[in-house]
Amino acid sequence: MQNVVVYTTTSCSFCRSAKAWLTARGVPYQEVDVTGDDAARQGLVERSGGHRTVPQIFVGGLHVGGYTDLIALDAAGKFTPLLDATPA
Ligand SMILES: N[C@@H](CCC(=O)N[C@@H](CS)C(=O)NCC(=O)O)C(=O)O
Repeated sequence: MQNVVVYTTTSCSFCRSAKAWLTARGVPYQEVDVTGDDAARQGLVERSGGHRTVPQIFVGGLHVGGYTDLIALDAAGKFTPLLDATPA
């Protein structure tokens, strides 16, 4: 299973939704809380290709996007294959 990383802030409802969604599906994830950390937030903007909202979700180092992107990816049947891909 690929490593899942979720960048969050504490007062973010979409972050809570993303974490709950992953937990409900038994997908372990690493949370990186960037609350109040301007440097970490800027690093996240760069790593995500300019996205300024949280959460930002990465699977095996690949940028998936936010919560709605995660749901759309799963609805398209592409989340599980990504998760199950052999780590590089
Ligand atoms: N469609 C996005 C919406 C994300 C979003 O609006 N996140 C809010 C927090 S819940 C945000 O980042 N607001 C700007 C900020 O906190 O700086 C998703 O599903 O992740």
